[in-house]
Amino acid sequence: MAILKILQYPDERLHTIAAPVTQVGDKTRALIRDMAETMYAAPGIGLAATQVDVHERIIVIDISETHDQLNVFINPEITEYDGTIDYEEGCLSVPGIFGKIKRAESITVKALDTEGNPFTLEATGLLAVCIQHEMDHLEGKVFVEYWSKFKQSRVLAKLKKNQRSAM
Ligand code: GNR
Ligand code: NI
Repeated sequence: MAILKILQYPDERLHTIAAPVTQVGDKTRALIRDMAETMYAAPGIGLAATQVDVHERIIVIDISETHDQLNVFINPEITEYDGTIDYEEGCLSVPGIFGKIKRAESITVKALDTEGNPFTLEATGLLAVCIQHEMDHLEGKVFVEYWSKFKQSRVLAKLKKNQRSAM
């Protein structure tokens, strides 16, 4: 197992569109274990492969406080959206920045599990928000990019300032 390096916004590699996984095998399962370890260590409630510079459609999520309810989604697709929720989001690739994003409140998601078997899940609230946040990463989108260019420039300034004080 290994803890992977998480790309930091505004790294251009975060804008890569991830490719579908064509075969779920031991290599994919090893990556998923490393992604889960990286997410738990951060700590975060979700991680997309994009964030560790692997551009394949793989997401791990665990919103439990006990860190024992790992959800893995390979090649996820949202088939239904319902309602709206305005949730305060954060991102491991944009440390120290939090802000509200409008998402669907409930979704139905289809994906493959770690054995390559398809499953369908209905999610609401935080889990639904997190799935949508992670699927954006697979499309090369970071949550702050929903905001105005003006607000994004303030995010960049704050990240630079925080970086300086961390040195
Ligand atoms: O750890 C995370 N917390 C979080 C909080 C609200 C909405 C989304 C998230 S996902 C984030 C981890 C991350 O950056 N995943 O890409
Ligand atoms: Ni994120």
